[in-house]
Amino acid sequence: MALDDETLKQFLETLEKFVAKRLRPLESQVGADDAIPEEVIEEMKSLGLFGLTIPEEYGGLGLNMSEEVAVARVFGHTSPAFRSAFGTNVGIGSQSLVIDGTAEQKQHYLPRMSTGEIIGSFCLTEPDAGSDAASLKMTAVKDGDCYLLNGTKRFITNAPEANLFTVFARTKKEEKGSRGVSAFLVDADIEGISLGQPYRKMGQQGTHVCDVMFDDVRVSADKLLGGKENSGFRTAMKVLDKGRLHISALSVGIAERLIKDCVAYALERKQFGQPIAEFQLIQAMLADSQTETYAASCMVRDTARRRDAGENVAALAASCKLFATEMVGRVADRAVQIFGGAGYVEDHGIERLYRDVRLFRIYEGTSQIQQIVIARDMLKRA
Ligand code: COS
Repeated sequence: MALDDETLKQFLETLEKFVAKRLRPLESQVGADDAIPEEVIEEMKSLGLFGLTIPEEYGGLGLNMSEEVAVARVFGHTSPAFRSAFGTNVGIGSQSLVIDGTAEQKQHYLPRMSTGEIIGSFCLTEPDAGSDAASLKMTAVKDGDCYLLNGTKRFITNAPEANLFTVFARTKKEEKGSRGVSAFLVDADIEGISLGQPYRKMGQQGTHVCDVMFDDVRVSADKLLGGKENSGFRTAMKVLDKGRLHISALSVGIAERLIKDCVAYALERKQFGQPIAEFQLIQAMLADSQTETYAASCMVRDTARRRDAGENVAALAASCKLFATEMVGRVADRAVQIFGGAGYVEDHGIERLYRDVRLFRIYEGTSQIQQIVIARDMLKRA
């Protein structure tokens, strides 16, 4: 444990209060403006949120996986756009560096990522390489003591805000699969990088996603992650294992939030002369949501604990993501049903969360990719 039990408890209580009192009242404004107020971002920085998982020696809090999922769950109690503001620094935007970077690379970037001065972003997906990430086409060609990067990355979360891209590109042209892929640390202000227009999305307003184009971008050889060519794909997979667990914890948090809202509404809303909470068909929906949330919560905590103990949890993290993200989709759907018309209109924020959670079954690996990871592991063990 990076934090002792009492410190962790106090930290989580502080975050619960921040989420309840500061963030929840802003949810509909953030949804309408598609932006998180700058002063909220500053408060997040002071709370240390941008450096949650960055080792203490680089100025972060150095949370282990069990602690990280506890924090992610708390941030599930509000619109996921808030978590996303610091989410790439905690997950996919920093962890390649934390896991496989050289000491110099870590020293150069991580202290400023911890404070939120540098926003990190993860550039894996391409127009023709989504689920089949190993088929990526972006090239990195050695040119003296530099690499020339060319290609397009698609749907890159936080790219409009990013100062640092972890870019996955092919260094071995003749190798079509995962073995020819390397990772590079690319400063966002280098010549030759341009951004597409932010996409208009189904949900998670306040989080911005766009394409990133690299046109003869020259990066020095010391920006090759870990100083090693052709090991970038494995780095990406290790980062995603961790990210999948984080998204699972977030899904648990959102399910808890939705259940709380549903119980409060069902107790207050009267039909046929009594609160709808007294009808067994409503109770059945509440009970199903509660049961599934509890199951996902147990899975997430168990897998996080195993990862902290040094186990390879790739298939377990995939199981968590598959179950927890599908689960929160069902919980959100039942929430709309329990609220009825009031869930379909925007007043209670239920329809917004319903749209927000849809992404969890897609990014950091679709549910179908998680099934493949789980089944391959089963077959390998057999
Ligand atoms: N940890 C470490 N290494 C891993 C790994 C993991 N979790 N998963 C795979 N690898 C390694 C394999 O061991 C293999 O190494 P060798 O070449 O040394 O044998 C290499 O990576 C290739 O693995 P694999 O053969 O399984 O690759 P596939 O092309 O079959 O792809 C899937 C595997 C489909 C699982 C992968 O492409 C994937 O996760 N796709 C989804 C991508 C994604 O989540 N995108 C979201 C974008 S980021 S928001």
